[in-house]
Amino acid sequence: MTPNRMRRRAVLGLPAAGLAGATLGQLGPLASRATAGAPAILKPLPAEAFIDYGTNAETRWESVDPHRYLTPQSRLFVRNHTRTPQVDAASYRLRVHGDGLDDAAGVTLSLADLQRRFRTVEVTSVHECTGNGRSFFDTQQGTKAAGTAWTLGAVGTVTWQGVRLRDVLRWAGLRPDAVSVQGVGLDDEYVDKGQNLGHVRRPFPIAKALDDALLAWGANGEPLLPDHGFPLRLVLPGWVGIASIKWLGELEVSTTELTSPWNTRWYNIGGPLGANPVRSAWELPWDATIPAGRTAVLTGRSWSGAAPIARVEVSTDGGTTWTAARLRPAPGPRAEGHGWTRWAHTWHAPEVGRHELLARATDLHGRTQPDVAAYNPNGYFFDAVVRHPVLVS
Ligand SMILES: Nc1nc2c(c(=O)[nH]1)N[C@H]1C(S)=C(S)[C@@H](COP(=O)(O)O)O[C@H]1N2
Ligand SMILES: [Mo]
Repeated sequence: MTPNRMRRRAVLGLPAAGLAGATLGQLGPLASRATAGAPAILKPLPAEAFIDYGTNAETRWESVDPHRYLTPQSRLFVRNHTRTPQVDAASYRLRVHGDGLDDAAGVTLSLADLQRRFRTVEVTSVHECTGNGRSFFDTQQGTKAAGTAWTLGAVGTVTWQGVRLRDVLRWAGLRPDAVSVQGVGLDDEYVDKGQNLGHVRRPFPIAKALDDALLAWGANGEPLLPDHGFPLRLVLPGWVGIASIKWLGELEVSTTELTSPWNTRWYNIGGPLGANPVRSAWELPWDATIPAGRTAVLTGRSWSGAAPIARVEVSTDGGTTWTAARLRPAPGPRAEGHGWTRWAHTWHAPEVGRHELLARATDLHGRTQPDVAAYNPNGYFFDAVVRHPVLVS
């Protein structure tokens, strides 16, 4: 029996005999398998808000509302390895198993079990793809990297509703010698250059599981949209987006280090990637036109996967002179841990012509944005100060 068939049986909670003669495809939690030609992303992707890459979609920074701290799900970037599955919440089950539990066979939980049995928490965190900014390896540094050519819009900030992973793991009988936890998605198996690598999955250290990892069913007070992991996803605040497995079908808890292609072949630069670096973006279109002869109030945001933002410096003359941007306080203590920071800069009497706007943030751990990002073939962690072109006319 393939792991896939085993998993389907487990989520259904049916004994092996219950499947005899049944068609698996009609029974699983995937209410409707994607048919050929079905879109990879199900939510609308209005052109003014998104750059559509097919299986991925990037938020346009000029569409971000400066008055709104959180990113609505309808405006949040999407990164799918295959396509968004439609999972039936009523028959959905999360299976937690592995030799890191007292009983390796583990437990099976419905969404209602999770919601009733454990304390609900809310956590605000930046949600960002590891490859955010990748296109600038090419356009700003002249060293093109493989992968989706994101500009800076593979990021958002969300208040998640869910339960602490640690509460669920302890309830499930977590052993003290467990070291690794791996989430497995219910989306289609991922085929890379003809090789089937199985379901999207990525292990992470038990320390993160016991710290702030979440099992989330809500975003900004609403159920997750199908594209963002309905009915349940992992959220590892501050960490690379791939760590937050969507459509979570399975959690394996292990007393030995787990690996998957998503922490060895990808999302790895001399070691599996964890916390995201520091980045900044202006809430402007690329090549924005700014009216001459007026004072312009420019806004943007900065964020870090490791700590809150301490300061942001901006330059409107291509990096010759720098001034401190005005930071706006986060809207309440909830956002202070892993949320982003909004800022503004007043540009007095900009001169007619082409200019480059730069923003450089530093977080409370002293991590700052370099002038040049370290090249790596998959184009992860572009954290250099981006040179944003504008025309004053
Ligand atoms: N099951 C599953 N989980 C996944 C992915 C995926 O393709 N399948 N993509 C990952 C990546 S690379 C990122 S950046 C985030 C994107 O989450 P979003 O689409 O909700 O913004 O989900 C992660 N979790
Ligand atoms: Mo990602």
